[in-house]
Amino acid sequence: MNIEAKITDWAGKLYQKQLEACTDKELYDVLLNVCKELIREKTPITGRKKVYYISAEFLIGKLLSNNLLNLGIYEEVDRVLSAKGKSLCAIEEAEPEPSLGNGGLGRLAACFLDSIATLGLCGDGIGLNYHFGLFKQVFEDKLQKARKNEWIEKQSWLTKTDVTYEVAFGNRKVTGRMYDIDVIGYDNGVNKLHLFDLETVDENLVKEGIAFDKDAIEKNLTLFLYPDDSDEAGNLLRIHQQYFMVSCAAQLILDEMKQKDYDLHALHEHVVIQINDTHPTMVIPELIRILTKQEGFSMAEAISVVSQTCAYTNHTILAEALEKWPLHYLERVVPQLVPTIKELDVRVRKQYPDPKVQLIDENRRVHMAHIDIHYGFSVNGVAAIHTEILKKTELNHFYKLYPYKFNNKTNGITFRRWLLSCNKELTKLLEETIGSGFKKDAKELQKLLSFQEDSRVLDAIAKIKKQKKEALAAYIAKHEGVELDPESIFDIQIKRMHEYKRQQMNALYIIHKYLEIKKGKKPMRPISFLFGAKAAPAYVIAQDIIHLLLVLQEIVNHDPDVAPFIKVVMVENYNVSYAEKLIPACDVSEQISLASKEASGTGNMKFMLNGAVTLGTADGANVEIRELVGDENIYIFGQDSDAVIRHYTDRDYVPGEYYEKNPMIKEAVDFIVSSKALSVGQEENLRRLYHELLNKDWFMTLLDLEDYIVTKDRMFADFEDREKWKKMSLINIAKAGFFSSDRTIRQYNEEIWKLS
Ligand code: 26V
Repeated sequence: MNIEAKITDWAGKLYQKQLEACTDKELYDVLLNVCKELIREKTPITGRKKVYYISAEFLIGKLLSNNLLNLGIYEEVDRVLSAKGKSLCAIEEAEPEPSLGNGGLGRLAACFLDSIATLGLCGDGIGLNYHFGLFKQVFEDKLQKARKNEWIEKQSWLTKTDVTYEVAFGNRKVTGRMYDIDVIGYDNGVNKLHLFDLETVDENLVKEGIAFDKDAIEKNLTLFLYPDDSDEAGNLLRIHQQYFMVSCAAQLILDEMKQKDYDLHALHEHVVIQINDTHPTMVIPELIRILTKQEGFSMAEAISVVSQTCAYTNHTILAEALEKWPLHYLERVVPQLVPTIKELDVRVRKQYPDPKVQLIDENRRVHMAHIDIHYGFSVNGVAAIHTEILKKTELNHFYKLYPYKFNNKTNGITFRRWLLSCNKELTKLLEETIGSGFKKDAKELQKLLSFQEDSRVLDAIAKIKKQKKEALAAYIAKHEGVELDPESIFDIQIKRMHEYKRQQMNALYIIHKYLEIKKGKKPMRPISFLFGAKAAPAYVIAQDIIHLLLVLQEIVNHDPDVAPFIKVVMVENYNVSYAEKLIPACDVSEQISLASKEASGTGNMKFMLNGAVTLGTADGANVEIRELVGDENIYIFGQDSDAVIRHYTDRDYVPGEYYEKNPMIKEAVDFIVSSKALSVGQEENLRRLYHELLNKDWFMTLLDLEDYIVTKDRMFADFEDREKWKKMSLINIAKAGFFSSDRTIRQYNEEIWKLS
């Protein structure tokens, strides 16, 4: 049956309608079923060794468009629907977006699954089926409020399986059921994303906003991703979630070994488990527990096999994100696992007396990363500079013990979603200019370099950027009620809201510009400052920064002296779908974290691939972007990671000194609590933020502010040299090939997984 017949057939089966009569939502359901049927006809990827990528987050985004693309039928479906007067773009809008992740870590996991399947490697994801995922963000009184994000509908990409496992929390037992989402390789076979769900989950537990009874584990375990962990009940729930995930994972992995008749003693020859940050760490003691208690292994045998099977990826050096669970929490939630953890700790103590490398510290806290490092065979960072920092400082004690375990795998992004799908216009131009080889081999993007003097190609890229800006402006006018001028510079910062990412520094620049315009100094061209970010509900200062941005949005956009020159918009509920609209429309990519703190960043890669120029610090993958494009095609400012690390060691950073010394800084910071700001915003939030900046500023905003302002002004001036800018844009696209997640996954496979 051809595609048109299949679509018509499913419209009849589901809705007894002709295509023309179907709504966009109905057509989405129809296409979902067509995809699922085609996927069933595809071959599952198999192999003698398999990677299991276990992660608390898989930020997969909407799937329709990507699945059509990877199945190779996007264009045909588009043609069929257009002929019936339907728009595939409008149908895509009808798909609910699952929010099974916070940010970079979860999105990376999704990109990796795409690349694993595309390279034909045998590998599945394992995670949790959160019914409401990460909260949906709404703004009320210029403050973030959290609502539940319902995404599971009757017709869904999830397929219920008959695989179930019992999971014990001490004497209390719950049942986990596996749901699968197909992961389709681009022009290749199919892997799975296994999402485990609690059989007894109860959505009705959720009352106001995202509030729910945190103690009712039998009902709440898979309702939300990262529920607020500011209190004890929230922490205990997180431990329940993590153990539930890894217990199901361990049972599935061992079952698959047995189904294939492999000897469990050869686990490491057939299985590699990639532990994505520390959230799945308990899989190590859990496997050891099962092998010793149920499979007749000696402790030494179990440890040896499991240690050769597990590999750990570190995604952050922020102390608060390195999990340390109080032992008494583990004793309450998973008492059966504690003897194994203690045994692992005893073995470490015997071998290594250094207190810094113990699993259980003097305060009886279990350092999850330490379990991964001692009892795994690989430890990787996610960008060159990050891995070096791990080796030299954060994990130096471990590096000295196990230098051979440490390795770098610079992150990457799937070009299927972040170019082919979200920027079809640019994809088409690239195909016409350099052929379509780059779709399979991203390095071929370099061929574009020979067109850097070709005004036809340069103009064509600029024209596409303009179209994308117009499309975004229309979307923002509709959804945020803010009018943006597509002739203005689109300066975009989108990422989790966190002090180390320094959205507050960007806000201070905007204040500085606002004050300059008020004094009569106008920018050469209007500038639109765009933000998108969610803040963790318990992270007070992050909420305050959101508030400040919304206050600035109101002040700036409604001031007739200023609005013609600058506009501010903080988009509501920033998510993957929004990113797909924002990124192709960006001129200036803001990557301004305090050097040393952003492990890699992946947004920076998506932006460059779509022709934006980076304004950033020498942090994370920005460093590698700079090496690739050269200093002339990127704007790097601020103190480098060595200087920052020295400031922390010497404790010599005093924000007040920068404030007192530089009137430009003082003026901008003072504006936060000016009568103007207070007349629009909430005094409590603004004063708290002001105080934080002036008296603490842990992430050193004021340290880099002056250089940021100077560099950003220079960058905006360069934008006026249109020929220069267009060339920079082209070079950024041409050099982005290195950041394909296909390259990253090839390296994981060659150096860690060794699947084939
Ligand atoms: C941290 C927090 C802290 C506040 C409460 C909510 C919450 C949830 C998750 C996390 C861990 C986030 C870890 C993470 O996303 N790391 C990012 O990983 C990316 C992929 O490697 C990397 O590009 C980013 O630099 C890194 O921040």
